[in-house]
Amino acid sequence: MPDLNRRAFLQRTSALTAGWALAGPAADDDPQARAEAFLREFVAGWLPRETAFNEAAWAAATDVCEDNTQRQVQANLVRSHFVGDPQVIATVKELLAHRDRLNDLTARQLDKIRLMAAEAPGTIPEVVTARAEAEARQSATQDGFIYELDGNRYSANQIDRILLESRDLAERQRIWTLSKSIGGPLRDGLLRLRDLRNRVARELGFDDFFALQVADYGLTVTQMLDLCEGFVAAVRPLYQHLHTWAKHELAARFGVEPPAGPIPAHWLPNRWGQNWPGLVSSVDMDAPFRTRTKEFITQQAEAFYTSLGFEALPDSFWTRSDLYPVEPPSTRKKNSHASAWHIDLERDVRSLMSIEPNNYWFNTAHHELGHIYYFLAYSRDDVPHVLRTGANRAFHEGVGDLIGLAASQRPYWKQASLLTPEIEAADPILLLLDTALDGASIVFIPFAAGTMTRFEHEFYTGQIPDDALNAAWWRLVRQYQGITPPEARPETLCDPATKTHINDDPAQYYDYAIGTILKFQLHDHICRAILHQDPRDCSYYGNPQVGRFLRSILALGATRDWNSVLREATGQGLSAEPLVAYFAPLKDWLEQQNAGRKIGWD
Ligand code: X8Z
Ligand code: ZN
Repeated sequence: MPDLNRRAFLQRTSALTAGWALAGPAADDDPQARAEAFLREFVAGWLPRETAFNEAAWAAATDVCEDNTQRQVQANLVRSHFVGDPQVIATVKELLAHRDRLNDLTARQLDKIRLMAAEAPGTIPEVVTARAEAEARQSATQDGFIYELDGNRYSANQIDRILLESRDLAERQRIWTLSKSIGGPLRDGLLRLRDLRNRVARELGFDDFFALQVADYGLTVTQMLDLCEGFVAAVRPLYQHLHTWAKHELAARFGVEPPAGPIPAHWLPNRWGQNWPGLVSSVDMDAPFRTRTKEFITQQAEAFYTSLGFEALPDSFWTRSDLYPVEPPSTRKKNSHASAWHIDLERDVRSLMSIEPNNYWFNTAHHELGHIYYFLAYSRDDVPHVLRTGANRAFHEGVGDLIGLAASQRPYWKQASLLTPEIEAADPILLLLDTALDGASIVFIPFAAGTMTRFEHEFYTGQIPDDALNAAWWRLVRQYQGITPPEARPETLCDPATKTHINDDPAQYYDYAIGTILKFQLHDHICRAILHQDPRDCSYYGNPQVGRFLRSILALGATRDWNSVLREATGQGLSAEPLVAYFAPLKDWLEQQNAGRKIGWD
């Protein structure tokens, strides 16, 4: 059966790729000239298929229904059959064997195409097809899920709001438990996807799917895990102090005794405890947004970028994006997690969000526009389409976060009339505390570099039995984050699958950890070398030099090695030092607050 499938597939792909003019090496072989010819032909075939797939995936994520799921599968297969064509794989392999006779830009493109092909190798068509179907099915199950309790429906925004604000532990636990109800229905699909993703990755010689995703950084899996462990170790002393402080703060808030060990998960203001906003009671970061409209959020974020000299967003961004929660009477279901899309690898850029006027969405809008401005910056003739992506994936995550960090500084809030008298009068150490707890900074690292990265590594390398997903997840949550579930988590549920990236952005969450490290490195450099301002009290707003600096990085896309880009931009390799230094003043303060308390959770 597989052989029959394979033959049918080869016939289909040769029809699709009819016209490949891929001569093998001749006596007067010039690999560079052959590679250029191949790349021209590849891009001509791939780009329209990639665009059609992105359109179909966008439709499926913004309007979940069976038709859109099927169209997404079909578009994915058309694209997959092209990029994973056995002839593409063989040609790229043969050309890369002459790497020393190829120029860097050419070799980089071939490397990228090899990784694209590795996601859908045409040599195992039945697995590629099964994967495309399973991926689309999992996304549809996730995006179409309805949280329902006692006959009431809750949006993700509503769940998050209750976890942020409720002081009633019984209600918190009910809502936390509700937030985990999406995991069970995703469990079997995730296990099936693990196997399909691994089979795909192994076809081109990667150890497993995790290794395939890491390969984009030019690192081995061991190097990536060591890097992440290094980040966790760098923030651990501060994290343990924050953990202890938060546990006591929350216990006082809920009128109960602090537990000796880990923090119960339903105490925390985030479904995964990945950040802890709203704990500093004298600093209400949502206050400035209560009087603002939802439209204000993206407009103000755009204003930050244009003040740095970036262009206004294309009109099509505003007409094609899907920025707000679905309002009744519409019953349309859409993905509730924020994302940014580069549909045609030119100027069709869109964002999917569910914006409400609050600090979370203010920050998230800056994050998403970072992706959008990155897309626009490298969509230029000098950057080949295949390299229209970040210097690495973490750069893509770090840029918008950097602007989010800049947009959370008090001098900017003053300029933007966001400063409430309360925040203006706040002790700077409390603002720093809030930054350490919220967004992507200290509290985030153990989740991103620890729990998520370790779980996915163990999951794809087969170290977790199928009937022990929750056990493995909570072992890691406890080890890295010091958090424990408030109730038993049976294996019929699947708490890791409640995190969207586990389903639809698999084995890549370390991108956010590295992005966080990069964010503080770039911020430190901008403040010291360009603005000559205190990194904790600065404003980039209206500074074209900062804009030029950022554009010089973004406009490169993936045409250069990311290590060199970072070194040339900041004079430093990847380092957690600026992150740790940014929060250094907190240590003394936390030590005083935590005096006499047991630090940590074990
Ligand atoms: O997923 C995101 C972005 C879209 S790329 C909103 N973030 C991570 C998350 O929400 O888990 C941003 C920070 C971490
Ligand atoms: Zn992002």
